[in-house]
Formats: sequence, C-alpha cells, structure tokens
Amino acid sequence: MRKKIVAGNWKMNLTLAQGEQLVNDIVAAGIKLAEGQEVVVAPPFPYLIKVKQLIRNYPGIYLAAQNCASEKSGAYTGEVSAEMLASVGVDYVILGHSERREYFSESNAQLAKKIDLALANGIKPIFCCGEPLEVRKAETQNEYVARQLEESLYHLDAAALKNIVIAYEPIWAIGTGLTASAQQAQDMHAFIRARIAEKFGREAALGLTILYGGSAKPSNAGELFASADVDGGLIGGASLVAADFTAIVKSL
Ligand code: 3PY
Repeated sequence: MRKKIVAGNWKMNLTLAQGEQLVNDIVAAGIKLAEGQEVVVAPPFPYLIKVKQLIRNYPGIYLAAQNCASEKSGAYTGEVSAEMLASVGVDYVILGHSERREYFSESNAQLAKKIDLALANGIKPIFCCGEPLEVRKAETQNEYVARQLEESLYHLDAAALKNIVIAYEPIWAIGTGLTASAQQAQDMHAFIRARIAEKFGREAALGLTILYGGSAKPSNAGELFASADVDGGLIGGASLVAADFTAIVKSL
C-alpha cells in the first residue's frame, strides 16, 4: 500500500512565533492518522530545528525543507545543502516548486542534481511538476509534464524511486484560487503513474505517492483525494491556518 501524505508548504510566510503556534495547534488537534498516512510540515529554513523539536513526540508528523542546493558544499553564499538539512533532522525536501522554477530559473537538469544530493543524504524529495496555463490551453500538458519527469527523474533506478514523492501542481492553480477539477487531477496523476510504470516497472509505479497541489482547501480536498491516483496534497495557503490544514488532513 502506498503512503498517503498531506504536506503543508508554508512558503515565505510566518514569523517564528507564528510558526510555533501553528505547529502547536496542529499537534493539539490530535488527529489520528491511519497506517500509512503522514503529515509533513515545510517551514522556512530558520525554523527547521525548532519545528523538529516541536514534532519529535508525534509519530506520523514529518519535517520538510522547501529547497536545497544543487551543489554539495563550498563557496555558494546563501545556499543550504542537503547534508546540512539532514544534519538537523529534515525528512523531506520540496524540489522544483513552480515558484522556484519561475523566480529562480531552476531547470530540470539542476533539479536532477538536487534530487541526487537529497537522496544521498537520506532525505526524500517531494518533486513538483506541472504545466502553465498556456500549455493547458494548448492541451499539451501531458508532454510538458512527461519532459519534467524524464529530465529530472529518469536517471534514477527503481530502488531510488521508492524514496521519491511526486507532487502535481498545475501552475495555473497555484495561488490563483483556481483548482484543477478532481477529474483533471486524476487524469494527470494516472498519466504520471503510467509513465513511471513504463520506465521503472509496475510495482514502482503502484508504490509511488503522487500528491495534488494547487489551491487545495478543506472544501475540495475530500473530492480530490477520493480519486484513485491522488494520494494526498501539497498544500499552500491553507497550510497556514491550523483548522484548515487539519481539516484537509482529515480528508485523507
Ligand atoms: C499552492 O497550493 O499554492 C502550492 O503552491 C502548494 O505548494
């Protein structure tokens, strides 16, 4: 059975005090996770150590970073390496979010390097893919996403793929209030799983967790997560409000 995950991507939001309050409210909600279900919180870098302490007694709640460097170590001012993240107990790292691709020009090739470094340091990448609006309008989203998978993941083997989570985030649904319909999400998730099966085999594809991201909220999470190939969500804005985030977790 593959893992079901709800991950909260805080992006560049909240002070440390607000972040602590949010985590405390999430754990205080006392959500009962079924076997194979996980909650992941992805605060900004400076809060990682603190959040790790706050969640340490709560099995089922994991820590993610929002990025890591594509180089191992050295003279890269302002960068944070996968090894550093591992040394403070980070479990997952979000890689290739569309905001990083767009504002920081991250390429598929660079993401392949980040994925390798994360895996080498025992951190599971949450690899984001997804198409912009013009690609969706041209109905070439499958080709677009296939290329992202090929150029960032196809150098791996099936064993490494077991430590990867994919998040499909249609760019036109990020921070816009627009959400893909449950059918649009299911169609793309099924397509991604089929591509993974072709390359890595059926067993690897069936074991792969594929999250939906893009304005998921309490009112639509249940419908989205009910689809056969949607294994949870990568949540943006709604992850900043404990009541909304925990409601989404309960929709798993
Ligand atoms: C969103 O839902 O806005 C996201 O970008 C989640 O990562």
